[in-house]
Parts: sequence; structure tokens; C-alpha cells
Amino acid sequence: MSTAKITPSATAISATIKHLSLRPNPNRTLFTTRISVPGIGRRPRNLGVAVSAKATEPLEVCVKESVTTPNKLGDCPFTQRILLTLEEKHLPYDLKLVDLRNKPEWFLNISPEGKVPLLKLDEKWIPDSDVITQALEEKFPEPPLATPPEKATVGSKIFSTFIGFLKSKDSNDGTEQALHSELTAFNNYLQENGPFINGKAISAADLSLAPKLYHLEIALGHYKKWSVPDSLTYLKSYMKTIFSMDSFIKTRAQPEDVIEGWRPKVEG
Ligand SMILES: N[C@@H](CCC(=O)N[C@@H](CS)C(=O)NCC(=O)O)C(=O)O
Repeated sequence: MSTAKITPSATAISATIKHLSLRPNPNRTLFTTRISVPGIGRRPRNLGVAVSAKATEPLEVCVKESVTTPNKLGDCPFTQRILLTLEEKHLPYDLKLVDLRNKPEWFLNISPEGKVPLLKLDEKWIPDSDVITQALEEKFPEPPLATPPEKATVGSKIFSTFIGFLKSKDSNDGTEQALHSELTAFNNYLQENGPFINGKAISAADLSLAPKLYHLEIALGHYKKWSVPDSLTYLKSYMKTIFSMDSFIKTRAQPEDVIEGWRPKVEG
């Protein structure tokens, strides 16, 4: 375990910060070159090879620490979304593991809400996965991951209906049906428009939804003995494809942490 260099006010407690350094796949190109061909009276034409701002120093990200295995990444679908974005943009990053059951003072000083993920960009800590995703897209536009606005909310009700069903104590209260309807609508969307939300290429909306589907699969399997119906073939194949990506495997939570993470919602 190494110590982390963070803001001067936190230097005194830096020795207590658990820190993991992760780098994207070294086989991928880190630096690319943008070639623009100015035409007469036309906007410069981008020939497709791009130079964007690239982080030379790893970006710092505060993440939940595992509750089952010390010094490991814990379960948080919002955090995995950010790590996937960093991976897909080939940006190096350092994880600062935070014990959310016993939040350290240095963390509460930089995160007034006490929530992860938190990412440091231009010397400022940014909270909230929506805001972080947008900030990363603006600062590091290559490769572009933004989902067109008209598709950005596809599948967005799946997570809340999953939680409704997970918490339900009455098998006839319609929560299972509500989740089934959302999953079916998403399956049908993929059949028409897939294999990803924005068609052929993975984009920000997939990187947000896939970690939530991963939680859904593990938590409902464990607490409800329920799984996504085999009849939803497009959804099944979507999950299989994304869950087996190197970037997903590298940033996913351990199943035991997912189970422990949802226990209070199920039992509470
Ligand atoms: N809207 C936030 C939600 C973040 C969030 O709820 N994070 C959880 C962990 S998954 C958290 O930090 N909870 C605080 C706690 O458990 O005390 C985002 O998108 O980043």
C-alpha cells in the first residue's frame, strides 16, 4: 500500500489513505494525433485520428472499499460507471478506497455529502457520476462516448424498478411485473436498435446501465432466486457482451460485496 499525495490540507492524514493504482490496457494507444484539413469556406475536416487532452498523471478517484476483502474495490454501480469511462477513454487513474461505514475526515472534507464516486479534475474534487461523466467527456473528448440526448434515457427506469422488486415483501404487489415490463421494453429496444443503446458502438448510457444490471443479476439471484428470463435474448446477450469486456471485469465489484451492499434494503 502506498500513500497518496492529495491536497495540502489532507497531507497530514495521507498515510491513512488506501490507494490502488490502475492503468488501462497497455496494448491500447494512449496518444493519437488529430489531422485537420481546412477546406475553402468550410469547417476543418477531422480525418478521424485525434489528439485530445490526455492525463499524464493518474486521475484520483474516491471509491467505496470492499466490506468483505480489505484493500479491494467495493460495490457501487455509480463508481463502476466512472471507472469504465476512464478505461474506455484510456486514462490512467488511482483509486482512493473509502470505508463508507466509517468515513474518514479527509473524505468528509472533500465530499460534503459523504458519497462516492468523487474524481479530482483540475485540482477540484467533483461529486456525482452524471457530473463526472460530463466533465470527462469535455476534458477528454477522444474517444467520444456521449450518447445522443434522445437515447440517453433508454433503460433508465430499470434500476428503480429493480430496487422496488428487491425490497418488496409481497409477491403480488406488482413490483416483479414492473421490472419485467422495463426489461422487456429494453430488450425490444435492443432488438430494433442494438446491439448497444446507441447502435454499433458502446456509449455513456451503456456504461451507466451495465453496472446496474450486474447488481440486479447478483442481488435478485441471491435474495429472490430470480433471474432475467431467457426469452429476453437481446438483453441477455447485451449483458453477456458487456460483462465479459476486459474493462468491465477489471472494474466490477465482487459478488459478495454486491450481496452485502443490498442487505440493508432487503432486510430494512
Ligand atoms: N447520484 C450519485 C449517487 C452516488 C451514491 O449514492 N453513492 C453511494 C455508494 S453506491 C454512496 O456513496 N453512499 C453513501 C453511503 O453509503 O454512506 C452519483 O450518481 O454519483
